[in-house]
Amino acid sequence: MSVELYLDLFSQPCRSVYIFAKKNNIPFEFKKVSLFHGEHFGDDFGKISLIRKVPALRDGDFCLAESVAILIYLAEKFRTPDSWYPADVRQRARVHEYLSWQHSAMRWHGVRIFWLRVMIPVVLGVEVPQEKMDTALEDLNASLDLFQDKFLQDRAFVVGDRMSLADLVAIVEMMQPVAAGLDIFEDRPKLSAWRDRVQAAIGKELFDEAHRTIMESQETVKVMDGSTLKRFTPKILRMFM
Ligand SMILES: N[C@@H](CCC(=O)N[C@@H](CS)C(=O)NCC(=O)O)C(=O)O
Repeated sequence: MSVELYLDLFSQPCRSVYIFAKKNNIPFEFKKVSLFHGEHFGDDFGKISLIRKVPALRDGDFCLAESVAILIYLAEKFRTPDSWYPADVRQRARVHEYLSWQHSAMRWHGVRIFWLRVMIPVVLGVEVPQEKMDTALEDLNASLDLFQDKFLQDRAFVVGDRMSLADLVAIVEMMQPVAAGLDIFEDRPKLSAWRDRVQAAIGKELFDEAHRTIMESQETVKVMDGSTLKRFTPKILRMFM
């Protein structure tokens, strides 16, 4: 029985898991969990992950949540090429360093822009005060600066000349504000050259396929039935505003 991956490609961590599995020819069954229909709150998904977030994995009687844990599990179980998750202890530590940092920095700052620019005004119909938007943008820019100055420096990729899990997790998060109409790569030549290398390493076809849902999201949300999401308006506003 192949691995089951519970995914919604609206979600950045789902895209990293999806791209990683596809790129490495890992056999898996795609189990769609629609976040906007609240499927992650259903009984079936509760048996896979009590955290009730995607991505999640089931491999026989073994269930796993958290994208980073899933990526590492797949890398180790399927012995993917060393560059993704290097055996060298210092290179691996660099990958861990980025994966640890990004949760509360790049990921949070990127996703916040998406919610403030797209989901909250369009789907929930709540106006976002300009100062909230300005602060979110400042935070995102600070994370992007840190990514360039600390994690990338003058290297081609985070860990040198080969793409690793760190680059994969970084690019999917950076695409979230891009999908919200904010081109973070404009005026950042070093970052856009890195983005081009990452896209080439993944393969443009797979990259675009994985990002299609999110890149179309500004159109999708206009006709979306937001009733499920609206039930969570207070929680969403508490999180992002
Ligand atoms: N730290 C988790 C984050 C997962 C996560 O936040 N997933 C979001 C989609 S991007 C989700 O499932 N949200 C549903 C909810 O919060 O109700 C990971 O890296 O897997």
